[in-house]
Amino acid sequence: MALFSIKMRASQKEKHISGAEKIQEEAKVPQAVGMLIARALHHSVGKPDFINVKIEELDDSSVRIIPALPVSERTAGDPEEAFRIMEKEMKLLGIRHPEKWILLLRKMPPMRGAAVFDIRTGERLDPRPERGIRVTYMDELFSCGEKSSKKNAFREALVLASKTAAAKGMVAELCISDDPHYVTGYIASSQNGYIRITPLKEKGTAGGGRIFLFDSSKGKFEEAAHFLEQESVLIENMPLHSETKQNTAEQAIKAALERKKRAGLYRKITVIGSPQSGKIKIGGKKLLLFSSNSYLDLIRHPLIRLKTAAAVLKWGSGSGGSRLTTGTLPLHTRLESALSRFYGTEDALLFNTGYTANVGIISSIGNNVDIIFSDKENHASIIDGCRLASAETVIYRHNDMKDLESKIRGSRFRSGMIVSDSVFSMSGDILNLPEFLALGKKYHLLTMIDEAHALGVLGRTGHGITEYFHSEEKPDLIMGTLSKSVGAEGGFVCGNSVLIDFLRNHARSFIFSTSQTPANIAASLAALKYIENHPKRISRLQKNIKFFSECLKNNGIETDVHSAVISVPAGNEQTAVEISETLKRKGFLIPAIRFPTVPYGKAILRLTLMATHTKKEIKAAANALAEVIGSAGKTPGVQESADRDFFQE
Ligand code: WAQ
Ligand code: MG
Repeated sequence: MALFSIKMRASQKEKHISGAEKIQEEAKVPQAVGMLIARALHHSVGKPDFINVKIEELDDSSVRIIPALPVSERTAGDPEEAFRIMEKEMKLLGIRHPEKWILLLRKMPPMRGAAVFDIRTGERLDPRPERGIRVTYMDELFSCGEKSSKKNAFREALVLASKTAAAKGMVAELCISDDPHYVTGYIASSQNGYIRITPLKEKGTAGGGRIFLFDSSKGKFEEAAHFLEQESVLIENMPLHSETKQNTAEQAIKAALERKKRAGLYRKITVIGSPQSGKIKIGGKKLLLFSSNSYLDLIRHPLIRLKTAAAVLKWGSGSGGSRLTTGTLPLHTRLESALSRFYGTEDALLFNTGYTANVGIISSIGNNVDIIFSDKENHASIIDGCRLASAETVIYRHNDMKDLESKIRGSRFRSGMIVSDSVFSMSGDILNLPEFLALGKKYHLLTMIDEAHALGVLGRTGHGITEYFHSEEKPDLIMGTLSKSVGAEGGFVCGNSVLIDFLRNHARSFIFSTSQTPANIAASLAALKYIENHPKRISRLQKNIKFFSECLKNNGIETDVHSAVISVPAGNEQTAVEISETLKRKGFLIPAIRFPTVPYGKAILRLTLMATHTKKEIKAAANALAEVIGSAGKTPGVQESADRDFFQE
């Protein structure tokens, strides 16, 4: 599923009538083209005798999603008063002699683009003054929910202004419409948002224009111009169609929810009415579960349950404190020893969840090194850890060690780390560990992997990615979870004693959380022991993975299978939800995974296997999947249904 840029220009006797553009996923291109043509044909300026539509496929990995600037409004009695408001706003941005710039704006000759000035020298920067810089390749994210093909000057201006404000070095944009009847203009900046000012001219007067004020000491003009004219952006968090601003918190929150619904991305919680296993019940209906992270199906295991119950009887319901105060029981240290033995490291540290482990580890290390290199498809918890760190984060192409090396070479740093999932949570891809480790060594970077979906899955005895690659070398930090194969809850990290000691003293999510409950620790200990003693369970899972892969191939479904996580492309958001719902009616729970978990327009079905799935069940799932996907593909333009949700009961 690709994204396309669609641009329309309409003219009459070579005189420009209207122009507009959209960015849409493939399936919605016809609809968008129709809307743009309708717009050209019904323009108040006149009937066009020439309409040009240009459709280009975009490299969707390069499409940036940028939030809309916050909007506020000012109203004046007349244009003179309105320009004084604009002047004041410019002063707030530290712009000197605002009246000079306003004079320039009011005298702009007709141009297709905007004039760019260096705010310090007053020099005109755009190379073709008769044309200016034309901001393009932009749209609202999810704009195709629009009902009307009419131009909405405000929304289009907000998209343009939000993109423009994101250009490095941009200080402010000033704008007056060249539509004689449109008297609202604005000043926009990343600092103070989009400020609409009415009226910036008398109704019926010609003239209008755009000026970009640029600070060459803060950014390179050529780079900003390239971004504005060539790079694609989608603007998220646009105001709803019915309103322009959200002044109160309540309005803003309601609007955010409403936007989710309209975009078909609203999520609901499903209650599963039976213990997690390959067979579950939802609202009395029996389903086969092909999307659990409990890969070894240990959650219901009698022995593990008994040990858990015994721990609760002995130690009670909770731990009563954080690990560094009163919350450490012998259970905690025993589990840490068991984990460091499991991975063959000097020490280990527990966290409450995998999420808080990544956030705590990466932020604390990232506050002490200069740079973090992170895979494009790393889990959200890794991303959030990077966000909290003071180090610069550099994202490299998914599992692309060449790109990683060139990004390492292109960066300046003294110290840094590389972090990657072992098994990627959505695609199921496996990290190229040998090259990853080699790069860490070559450039003296700390290496960290996330074993969430690898522990109990990869390697002959389930010891994860290092066993899978028969690697002599180990990453410096091996982070993992107790919630997937282990079947309990929690995160952990294994490493040498210095690193673990550092984390024990710096990782805030460790320091400031009440430690895990006795039940959780006992379950984890019992499950880990079970995994160590029952390699057969792991080979059963691996056989199931192989068998499922064959079944998919036999059914003509093309997807690479590497791990217990199998990603099947399912088209756009709505199609994916439809497929998932149909599968549910047929008795299989396989949820659709949508933006923002996966890229916009590239929804997937995320299937997972368990050691206890039977061949019959696996075959049935593959057949059902092939049947449903096959028929979804044959229904062109699956009807859009914004509020539908895949987990509705
Ligand atoms: N990139 C750069 N400059 C542009 C572009 C573009 N894509 N399109 C137009 N301009 C310049 C050009 O010099 C025009 O003369 C000038 O901007 C004004 O263009 O909150 O409709 O298309 O309600 O008339 C403001 C909405 C609407 C305010 C602005 O601009 C609000 C508008 P117009
Ligand atoms: Mg115009």
